[in-house]
Amino acid sequence: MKRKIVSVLVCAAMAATMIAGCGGGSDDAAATTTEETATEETAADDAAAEDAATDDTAASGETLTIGFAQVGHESDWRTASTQSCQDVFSAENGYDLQFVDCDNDSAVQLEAVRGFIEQDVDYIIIDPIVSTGWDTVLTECQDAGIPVIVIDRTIDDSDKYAAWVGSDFKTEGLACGEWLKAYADAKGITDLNILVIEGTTGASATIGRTEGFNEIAEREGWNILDSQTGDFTQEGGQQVMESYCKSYEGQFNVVICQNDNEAFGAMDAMTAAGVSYGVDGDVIIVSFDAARTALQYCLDGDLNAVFECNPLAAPMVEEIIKGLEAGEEVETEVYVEESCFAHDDTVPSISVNGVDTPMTVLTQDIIDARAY
Ligand code: GYE
Repeated sequence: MKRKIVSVLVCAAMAATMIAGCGGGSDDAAATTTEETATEETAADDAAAEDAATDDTAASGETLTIGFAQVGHESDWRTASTQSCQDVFSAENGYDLQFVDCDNDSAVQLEAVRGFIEQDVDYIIIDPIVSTGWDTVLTECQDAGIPVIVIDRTIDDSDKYAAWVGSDFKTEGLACGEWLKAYADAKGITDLNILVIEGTTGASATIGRTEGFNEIAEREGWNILDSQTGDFTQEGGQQVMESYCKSYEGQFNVVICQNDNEAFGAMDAMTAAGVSYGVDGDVIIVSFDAARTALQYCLDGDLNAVFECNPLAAPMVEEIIKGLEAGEEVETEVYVEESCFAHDDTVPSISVNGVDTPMTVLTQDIIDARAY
C-alpha cells in the first residue's frame, strides 16, 4: 500500500551539515573488483515477495516504495554506494527498493525515473550521471507528487527536488592541489608537469574536482600537459595512461586520477611502460574516493595520497525521508564527512578554503576498520 505525502520544498539553501558517514554492511566487493556489483538484485525481482512480507514497517507501519536510479557500476565507490542503499532501504527496514543500474547512460536514467513515476513510487532517489538536462523530468516528478532526493553528484539546471546529500567536489579538488603544492615544496620539486585523468564528462564530480585542482594549478603556475576522461573506470584510466606514456614520454612527474579505479589502470599502464611511480618513484600519483583497495596501495607506497569521497549517503537519505514522512521541514543540502589520506607525514596538514585539514597517515588498522 502506498501513501503519498506532499514534500515541503525548502528553497533556500540551508547551512551545510557535516554528518559522519555510517558503515555499510558488506564491503568485500569494494575491495575486490569493479565489475561485480549487486545490480542483479533489482527490486523488480523481489517486489512481489517483499510486498507480501513487509506490510508492517518501521515508522508508519506501511511499506515505502523507493525508486533509485543509480549511475552504474563503474567503480569501487559505486559498489559501496549501491550496497549502502540496499542495506538501508531493505525489506527488513520497511522498504520496497526499485533499483535501476543505468550503466552510465543518461537516456536510460531519464527512462528509469519516468518508469518510477509510472509505478507511482513513494520517493525517487537519483544519482545524476550528468548535471544538466533534468528540469523536464523533475517537473514530471513534481506534477506526480513524488519527492525526489538527489544523492552524490549534483543537478545544476533545476531545483525541483526535495534535498541533496553528497560531497563538495570542488573542495576535494582544492585539497588535492594544496597537498601537491606542499608535497612538492617539501621534496624540493620546482617543476610540476601534470597529467590529469578526468572522470565522466559532464558529471558534477568531474567538474568540481577539475575546477578545484585547476584553481591551485593556475595560482602556482603549474604545467598541465593534458587532461582527458577515463570515465571513472579502471579500463579508461589504463587506456588514457597508455596513450599519455607514449605522447609524453619522459615529460611528466605528476598523474592526477579523478577516481581510484582510474589510478589502478594508470599504475598498470605506467608499470608496462617502465615508468616508476608512488613514494619511491619518479611520478607522484594521487586519486580520489579512498575505497579500501586504493588505501592499501597508498599504505604500500604505490599511491602518494588519496582524497576521500564518502559513498555512504543512504543513512542520511533515510533521515530525510523520515522527516518528509513526518511532515517536517528537512535539510535540503547535506554534506557527507570526508578525510584526506597520505602514505607518510611529509605534509601533516593542508589549508583548504581557509580550513585546516589534517592529512591522515595511513595505517593497516585504518584500512581494516574501513566500511568499504
Ligand atoms: O568518484 C567515482 C564514481 O560520483 C563521486 O563516481 C562519484 C564518482 C566517484 O564512479 O568513483
